[in-house]
Amino acid sequence: QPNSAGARFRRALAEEKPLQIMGTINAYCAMMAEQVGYRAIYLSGGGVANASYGLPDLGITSMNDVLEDVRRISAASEVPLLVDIDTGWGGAFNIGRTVKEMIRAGAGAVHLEDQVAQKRCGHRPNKEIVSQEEMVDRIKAAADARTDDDFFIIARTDAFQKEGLDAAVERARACLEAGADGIFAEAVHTLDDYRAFADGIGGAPLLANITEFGATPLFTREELADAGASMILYPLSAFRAMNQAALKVYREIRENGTQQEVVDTMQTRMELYDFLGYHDYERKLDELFAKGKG
Ligand code: PYR
Repeated sequence: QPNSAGARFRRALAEEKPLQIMGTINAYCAMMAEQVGYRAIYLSGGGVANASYGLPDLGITSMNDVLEDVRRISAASEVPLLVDIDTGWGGAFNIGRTVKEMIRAGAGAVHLEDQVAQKRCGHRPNKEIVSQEEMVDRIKAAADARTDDDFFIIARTDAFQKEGLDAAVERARACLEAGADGIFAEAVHTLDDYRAFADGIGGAPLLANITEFGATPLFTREELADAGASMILYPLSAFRAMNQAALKVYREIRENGTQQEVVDTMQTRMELYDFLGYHDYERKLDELFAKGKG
């Protein structure tokens, strides 16, 4: 399918090096990211849990919880969406169903990880991972379930923390052999680690997760390009900033009884309308219903 979300994701990956993949917590954020020029956007599993359900990133939300947000975001933007599907929510057929449903909901890519179902945030201690054999089976199930050949499947490995670099790279290679299109090396610490991963997987696309307040320093696009990364993920950067901004407004109005001190921090009504294309909708209404009624 030449213009499927998967095909668009692959095109973006071929054309932008490294590809910046920007976290968009909801449909409106996706529209802003698109208009700023991002070629790929992201729905974080932690983000769905936190923002849509008020829950921590501990494997509590389900496939359907995530799908709801995927549908909303992919309907609002043409930019291909990478979706965090955690551990795939079950065994082989569950994972297969997850892949099919993600494609149906409009995703262009997913990442599937090797943590146990009782997962933790990738940047927290005491993660447990499944065996390499079990992870390879997860990837086989995902790749086999593709209903669009261009749909892009990224194997995420959390093995670095517990098993070290060599074992993690070995796992990554096995995942590629099993049908993964790219590798997400979670919570590695140095540019040398990324370089070793990139070399170890022989030029397959490598994703670097540059999440704030985590285990990985905030390396720049140029540094990561030099280290061989071909995708850079910013899962929750805007979400964290939005939260801080919202909290400031909540406190200010509660304490001082007016928004006068914070109104300058707000996006204006006109800016909102511009991103939404509000005036085009109004014109359409006029065109459809106002003519000749003057
Ligand atoms: C998350 O943001 O939830 C990731 O897994 C990167």
